[in-house]
Formats: sequence, C-alpha cells, structure tokens
Amino acid sequence: MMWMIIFLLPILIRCQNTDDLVDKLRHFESFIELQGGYFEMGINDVNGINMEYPAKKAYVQPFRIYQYPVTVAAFRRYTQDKTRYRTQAEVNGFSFVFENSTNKAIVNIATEDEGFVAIQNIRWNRPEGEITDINDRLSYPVVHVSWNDAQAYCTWKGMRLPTEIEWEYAARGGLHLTTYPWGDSWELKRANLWQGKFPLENQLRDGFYRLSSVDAFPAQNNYEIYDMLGNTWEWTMTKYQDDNSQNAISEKYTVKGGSFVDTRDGDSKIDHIQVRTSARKGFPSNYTAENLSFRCAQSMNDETEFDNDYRVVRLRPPIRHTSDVSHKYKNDDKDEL
Ligand SMILES: *[C@@H]1O[C@H](CO)[C@@H](O)[C@H](O)[C@H]1NC(C)=O
Ligand SMILES: *[C@@H]1O[C@H](CO)[C@@H](O)[C@H](O)[C@H]1NC(C)=O
Ligand SMILES: *[C@@H]1O[C@H](CO)[C@@H](O)[C@H](O)[C@H]1NC(C)=O
Ligand SMILES: [Ca+2]
Repeated sequence: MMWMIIFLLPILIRCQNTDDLVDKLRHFESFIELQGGYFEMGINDVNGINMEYPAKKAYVQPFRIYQYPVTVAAFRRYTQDKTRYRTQAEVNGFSFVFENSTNKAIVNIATEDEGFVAIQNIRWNRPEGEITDINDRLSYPVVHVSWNDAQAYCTWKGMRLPTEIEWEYAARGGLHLTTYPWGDSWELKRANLWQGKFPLENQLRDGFYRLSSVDAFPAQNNYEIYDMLGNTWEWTMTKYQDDNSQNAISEKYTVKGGSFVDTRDGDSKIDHIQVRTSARKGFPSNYTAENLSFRCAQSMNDETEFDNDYRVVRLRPPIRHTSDVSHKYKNDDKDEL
C-alpha cells in the first residue's frame, strides 16, 4: 500500500501542476466587455509623430476585447486544429529577430528594423531560433505572426482584430487623454520596455531583456486589461495612415502599444517612437517580427445593458499573478530616465 502512495504521489502532484497550468493559460483568453461611446484619442503634444497629434474625437460601439495578448499556448491550439495552416513566417522563410541570437544563416533582407536581423526558420514556436523551448513560453505573447495570421486566428475564434479606435479605447481605461493607460506619470513596473541607450545598453530596470509573459505586470488600467503597452506591438484591423491625406497607405495596417525594444522617450531610437497610448505605426500585412503580436475583439449588440461602463468576463480560474511583487507599484519605483 505504502509503496503505491510513494509511487503515485509524484504523478498526482504533476497532474495537479499541469491542471493549474492549463487553467492559467485558459484564463488568458478571458475578455472584457466595453460599453464604448465618444472619447478622445491621440495626444495634444505637438511633437507627436505618425498623426498621433492632435487629439481627435472618436466613437466606438460596444465591443469585447481580450484581456491579454494571444499566448503561445492558445496559438498552438490553433495550429493543432488547422494542421494545414502555414504561418506567414513559414511562407516567407524568415522572420525578424532581435540581434543575432541563433547560428542560423541570416537572410540578406534590407530592413529599417534597428537592431533586428532576418533569420531563417524563425516562427511562432521557435521565436529565437532552434534553441528556444516553447514549453517555457506558453504564457508569452505569440510573435512572428503577420496580420494575415492574426486575422486567421481571430476568425477561428469567431472574432476579428480590434480596430485602432477599439484598441485605444480599451487602453485608455476610461481616463481622458492621459499619456499612459494608468495615468500621466510613468511607472516602471507596469510594462516591459527598453531602459537605456538602444541597442547596446539595456539597464533591465523592468526585469526583462526580451519578451515577458502576458501577466508579468499588473493590469494596466481600471478595465483590467493587461500588456497593452510594452512587450509587443499589436496588430489592429485598421489600415494605416500617417498624414492628413485621406488615403490609407495601401496594405499597411496600424500597430499599437510599443515593445520590449522601444523606449519611453524615444531618444535613442531612429524612429523616435515614444511608447504611450497614442503611439502608432504601420506595417505590411505580411510582416512578422519578434516584437509584434495581437489580441482579438468582437462587436457586441449595442442594446446590451451595462451597469458599469465595462465588465470582465473571466474564464476560469481567478487571476493569479506570477509574483506578488507585481501587485505593488510604489512611488519610489518611478522611472527617472
Ligand atoms: C550572427 O551569427 C553568425 C554565426 O555565429 C555569425 O557568422 C554572424 O557574423 C553574426 N552576425 C551578426 C550581425 O552578429
Ligand atoms: C521591432 O523593433 C525594431 C527595433 O526598434 C523596430 O525597428 C521594428 O519596427 C519593430 N517592429 C515592430 C512591429 O514594431
Ligand atoms: C510582402 O509583400 C510585398 C508585396 O507583395 C513584397 O514585396 C515583400 O517582399 C513581402 N515581404 C515579405 C516579408 O515577404
Ligand atoms: Ca525590458
């Protein structure tokens, strides 16, 4: 009898842990429902670039949006279901990776992607090359996915990508024209960015050199939405436009949010992007990189009644943070860059 317990115990414990993991990963597919309405997007900063300046009034219908970016685990289920689906990075034969982290041949592709190189055989389940173990990254945002891949995934879920207006409405969390989802002053332990002079010096003040899991930091605003700013840029459904002419730039889509290689002040980057809620830029639908992910959204009936301007629809289980420290962001944590 005793030997059976001794024999079975480790297996039981292992199952318990696996269940926990499955539950946690499932929880990352929870969404929030937002009432929408009129709000102001953009920013009143004359130095704003890519048309983030000036702020403008926008209207949005009620919609749902994922609380977290789509994770590697969730995307893996998609590829298991659609076994014939080839992601864009597989079709292209390469993807853009930060630095030269693998010994795979570099494809000679000209890129304006500062610090990034095109590398063969990089894809969603090999985000940094052969050495990456996907099981360590199940709760990370899926990367090396094109706009086409993102739409295919969301369609599979009965959803679509958010529009730029929906994305920004969700990121603002009901606050009026603040710089960041949580307010106007920068707080360090709230987003995974780059601190220091890019690309040589990373002070790692947020604790992450490259990507982090989607719940590495607490929710970024009152809507309980995670990882909007930082970690990865996110695709939207909206065609990209970066000047006042009414023409969208053909085949480019707007991305939002900033990533682990972007900085708060934009000073050391060629593109001068300052990561903030209004920041935006555009990429072709076949572009893939290590700093670009997505989340899905869906329109709701505008008859839906709200007792609050939002509600969180949690898929089991309740929120569990990777560390308790992430709950606390004290004033002395403020970034003094
Ligand atoms: C990338 O790694 C390969 C193999 O180690 C090396 O030959 C190449 O020079 C490296 N390129 C850069 C840009 O570091
Ligand atoms: C990824 O980061 C590089 C370096 O800053 C940048 O040039 C590139 O545009 C980024 N990709 C996306 C999708 O933002
Ligand atoms: C994307 O498509 C354009 C237009 O067809 C093409 O010129 C470009 O090489 C493609 N980019 C990638 C990364 O495959
Ligand atoms: Ca970081």
